[in-house]
Amino acid sequence: MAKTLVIIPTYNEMDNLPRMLDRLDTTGLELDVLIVDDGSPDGTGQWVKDQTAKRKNLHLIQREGKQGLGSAYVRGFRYAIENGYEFVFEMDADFSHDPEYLPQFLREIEANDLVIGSRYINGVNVVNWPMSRLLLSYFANVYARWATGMPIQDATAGFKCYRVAALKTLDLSKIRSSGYGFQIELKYKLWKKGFRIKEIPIIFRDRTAGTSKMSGGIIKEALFLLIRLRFFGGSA
Ligand SMILES: Nc1nc2c(ncn2[C@@H]2O[C@H](COP(=O)(O)OP(=O)(O)OP(=O)(O)O)[C@@H](O)[C@H]2O)c(=O)[nH]1
Ligand SMILES: [Mg+2]
Repeated sequence: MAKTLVIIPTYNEMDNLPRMLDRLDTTGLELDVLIVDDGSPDGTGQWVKDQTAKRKNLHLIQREGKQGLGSAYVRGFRYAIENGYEFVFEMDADFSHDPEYLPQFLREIEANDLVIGSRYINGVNVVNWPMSRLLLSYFANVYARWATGMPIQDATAGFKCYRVAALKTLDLSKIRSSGYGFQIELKYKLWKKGFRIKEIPIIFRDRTAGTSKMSGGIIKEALFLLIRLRFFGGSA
């Protein structure tokens, strides 16, 4: 099987991550897992550190203080490039992204450069989000499609599989956004370069354990990013 890395950024995920790693063990896939932890006060990083002694496929990058999802992924991408991985996944620790879909992603990535787990093809497949959050996400996507012209139904999706060769062509040091903006920015840059992008339908479930890191700052950042992409072509 191609060398594949699942990157999971974590901030206070002790209620989810132990179960998530067990779940990943049951997929029967040969996957390496990289946790990028930002000094979680609940001890997630220390727990992973202890686990690496037992789990050969588990890797850990510990950073000091919460630095945002985007920069955690960029750190993970660099790790994937340096260590010769062919495919890399972005996945949340909180079970919103169901590992059940991993085999499907891996089938589709064979003929693509980016596979996106989409909540918005074949209707709206989000379970347990309050209506306000669903509307925010849905209209953020309508706006993102309009602003960028990308034919992608779920531009803010965070469950994705990349071909590392495609990621390598990006200047990762230029990626600045950290929240939903990060998700849009990467799709946009790969789409602009003409890479093959495929969306597959997934059911997205709201987290049932741990705490949310959603904030007004993340939303504002995404709004300004889209203005930048639309009027300055993403080179800024
Ligand atoms: N390393 C790192 N991980 C983060 C940071 N912010 C969020 N995460 C992790 O990124 C993943 C997605 O974050 P979530 O908090 O689930 O964000 P969300 O899905 O938009 O919102 P909720 O599910 O409502 O919390 C989770 O695994 C988080 O633990 C961060 O600043 N640094
Ligand atoms: Mg979540």
